[in-house]
Amino acid sequence: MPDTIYVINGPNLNMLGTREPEKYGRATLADVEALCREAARRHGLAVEFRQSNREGELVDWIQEAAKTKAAGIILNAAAYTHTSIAIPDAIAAAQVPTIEVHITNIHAREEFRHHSHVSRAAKAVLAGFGIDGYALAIDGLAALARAGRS
Ligand code: CA2
Repeated sequence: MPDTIYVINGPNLNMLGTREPEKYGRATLADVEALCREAARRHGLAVEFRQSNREGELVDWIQEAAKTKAAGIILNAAAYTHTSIAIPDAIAAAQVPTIEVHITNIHAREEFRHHSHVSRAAKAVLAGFGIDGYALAIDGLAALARAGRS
């Protein structure tokens, strides 16, 4: 069975491609899923792709990734990035290499987006590459695993 990576998306990302295209682009979450599946396939990885508007559900899925011994997590926690303590606590407990992804460069946006609680528990952070950041994060996870650094 191929190793699995969890791609977990937080609140409002189900709206991708329908509003604010100047910020988030025109691709939909289904397009992001297709991109992730293609990137993972190139590395022989399977994908569990999820989105929720509820913080607790994101925590449940991080715990599930740990329980099922996932090879990694790609996480765009969206606005919970800036507010949640439960999510980084779950990542720290999971001991699954987690790459934090943001479509936009959060450091070039409003002050309140500059701080990420998730970053303290993440292995690496990617921001500002648009949805390509998801594929880059999958490449990064695979590179870490190859180098035995995950
Ligand atoms: O840049 C990112 O990926 C963010 O995680 C996106 C979050 C934002 O709160 C973070 O600061 C940065 C917002 C996701 C909302 O996505 C929408 C997409 C289209 C229309 C409306 C919302």
